[in-house]
Amino acid sequence: MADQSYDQYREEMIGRANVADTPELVAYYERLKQLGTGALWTVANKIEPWEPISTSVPYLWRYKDLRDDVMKALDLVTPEQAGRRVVYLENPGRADVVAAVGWLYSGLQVMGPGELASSHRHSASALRFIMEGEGAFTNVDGHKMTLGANDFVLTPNGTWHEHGVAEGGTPCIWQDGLDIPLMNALEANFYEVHPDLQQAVSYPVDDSTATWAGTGLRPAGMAWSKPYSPLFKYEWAPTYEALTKYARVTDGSPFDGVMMEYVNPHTGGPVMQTIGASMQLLRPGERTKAHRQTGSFVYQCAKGKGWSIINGQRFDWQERDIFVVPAWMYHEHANASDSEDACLFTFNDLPVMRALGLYREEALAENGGHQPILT
Ligand code: GTQ
Repeated sequence: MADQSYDQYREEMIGRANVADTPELVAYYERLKQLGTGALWTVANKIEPWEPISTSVPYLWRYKDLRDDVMKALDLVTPEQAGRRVVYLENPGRADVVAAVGWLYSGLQVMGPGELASSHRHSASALRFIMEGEGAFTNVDGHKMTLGANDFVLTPNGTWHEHGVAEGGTPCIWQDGLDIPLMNALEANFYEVHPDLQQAVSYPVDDSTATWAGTGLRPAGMAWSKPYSPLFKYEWAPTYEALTKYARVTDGSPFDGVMMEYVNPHTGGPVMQTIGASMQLLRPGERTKAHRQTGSFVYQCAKGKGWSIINGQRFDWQERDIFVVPAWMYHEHANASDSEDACLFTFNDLPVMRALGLYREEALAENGGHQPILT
């Protein structure tokens, strides 16, 4: 291949399986099948593609299309009956594993005033991103937290948790993000119900933020040995303030605008072992360039409106809309407003990619870094 380009080389499939069927081979494959075996060269190009081929499709769920039907679940089932009263988001390419994208699950959970869901724990790591309502709370291993719009909340794997809405609150909807499909793919998913149905509140309410959310400060002498963040709630107001301050002193990323990661304040690493999360701000009129990454991404618009081009398809989004970027698909974002900023929350499986040495990222080289829109 001395004077051949690598693309040409790939096109000619040198070094790849290339065996034509003959009656003798077909009979051979049939015999192998009966032995519980197969000839690798019949599947090699499929199981070892040149690069990741996601079976997920880029997809957008508009909040205004879903809200009424999510609210309707309040009248149809109780939390006791349902365990969790949730409308899940099904990627057309991932219905078999109930994933929103890749190995990530997403759903919209709704609870009414005075309702309480039973306490449980599981191998899946979970998060909530609050969409609307007053009075929601969650209890994670005895740490009760009050929740407001755009707050980001952790329920790390193995922690007992339950959710509810205070008497006198309003119906609350939040996005649940979990790695249930990944846990099932790894065949490592356990689930337990708390013996008391409700666990005790063992610490002062909102102690996790009071202890660990100090900017650049950490509680002196406080030990923490768990493999996830001791800060369970990342509130919207300080998150937005951090982004707007950072925006004053940075150009940001050409692909993501002004982006900050939610981190474990103890380590500076991702919030949980398998799920990472970030918030990005697109300035008025900002349009980013396209890149692609290993890893799957679930976005929720936290503020403003704009659009993203994912694998050549344009998706217009506004507050509370959820959209997904499958692994290794080019994506770029734009703020549709010339006067307001736009914010996108994301959760992803990048900690898994990084831990396994699989993380890769590539900018789109052609066309000034922008994808042609396919119609
Ligand atoms: O609240 O722990 O949407 O276990 C799906 C599975 C939420 C939860 C979901 C769950 C939860």
